[in-house]
Amino acid sequence: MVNAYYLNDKDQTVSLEELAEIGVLYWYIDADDYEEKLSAICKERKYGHRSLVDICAGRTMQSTLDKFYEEHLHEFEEIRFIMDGNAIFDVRDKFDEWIRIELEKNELIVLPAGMYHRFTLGDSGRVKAMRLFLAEQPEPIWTPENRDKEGTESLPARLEYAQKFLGRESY
Ligand code: KMT
Ligand code: NI
Repeated sequence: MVNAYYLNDKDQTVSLEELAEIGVLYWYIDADDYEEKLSAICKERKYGHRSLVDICAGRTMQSTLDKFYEEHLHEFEEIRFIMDGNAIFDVRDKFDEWIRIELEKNELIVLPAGMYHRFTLGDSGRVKAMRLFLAEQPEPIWTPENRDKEGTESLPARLEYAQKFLGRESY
């Protein structure tokens, strides 16, 4: 199923259950016939807007790719459905270690609000992905709050995440 492992020890794989413990959700959906399954998830989790992104090494600006790879969080959950190509999301575990999640076509991931992560392209150098946004958002928001920025650690989304999934007030 999901291909996830510790970045500092590739033999130490991470299961969907372990990912769920830190709030990461995952679905496998046929990207060539997704509407029924995706609609059900959107209804259940109250997703509204959808948009497609095509990110490509060499075509997408390097500054954009660099920004995605800086450790950050968002105030809302990050929902990405891989339609083609592949992608890498690194997320922090409870002990602040990197878990690398390698995603391919047909895989949908939800990173909870307030979780530190970063994104980069996979070995194909290209990804076509659908971004989904909570219906409560008046317009799609995916502002990254970088970890090294003053104040990120005390954002409400971070405090809630730390309390709910890390069992502490903040890291
Ligand atoms: C993010 O915030 O990490 C991203 O939007 C990554 C690129 S979307 C495939
Ligand atoms: Ni992000």
